[in-house]
Amino acid sequence: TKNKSAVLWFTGLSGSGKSTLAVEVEKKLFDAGVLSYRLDGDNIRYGLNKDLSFRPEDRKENIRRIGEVSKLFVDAGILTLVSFISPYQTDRNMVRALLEKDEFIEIYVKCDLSECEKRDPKGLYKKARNGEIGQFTGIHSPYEEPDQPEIIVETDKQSVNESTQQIMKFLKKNNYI
Ligand code: GGZ
Repeated sequence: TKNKSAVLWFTGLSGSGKSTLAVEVEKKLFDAGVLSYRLDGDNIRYGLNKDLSFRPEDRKENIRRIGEVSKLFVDAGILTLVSFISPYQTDRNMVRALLEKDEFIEIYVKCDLSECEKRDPKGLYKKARNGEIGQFTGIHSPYEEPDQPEIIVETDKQSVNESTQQIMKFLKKNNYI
């Protein structure tokens, strides 16, 4: 059975490379003729979830809604790429439980906080350090590492290309594409 739809759930710190990798994988899927769609902060946090903040309860609700939306996309037969920090293991497990066993692929985008902070693409770590932003993940708010992710990419050790290939290999090996 080829072309099983599923959720590729990218989790990791701000600046770890979740969105970058999701975009790269999306390009490869497009080239392979696989129907896919990407959910991220730009189309969710500014729309459906614009009423939510970064308090723990709101992050939980953020992930719950994203999980439900992902399930709809999977039901529509679409390989769905999802990139949110999703810092809590229990919330990620809640999404996993919404889906069939092989429909949830948790990808831990692993990167040292120090490296994320050095990259600081939007200057948010700097703002978090000097108190302009509160509840920032990794600074004043926790990030719980995944217990048993299907895939771990280490973006402070591998190139974007290597990580992308690793994910594509997994999808091929397990007959998603
Ligand atoms: C974490 C924050 C915060 C706080 C704004 N904590 O690197 P970015 O900018 O583009 O991605 C981060 C994004 C995180 O939103 P998520 O919906 O992925 O978070 S969660 O899954 O925890 O609900 C960051 C920006 O929003 N941002 N304030 N306090 N990230």
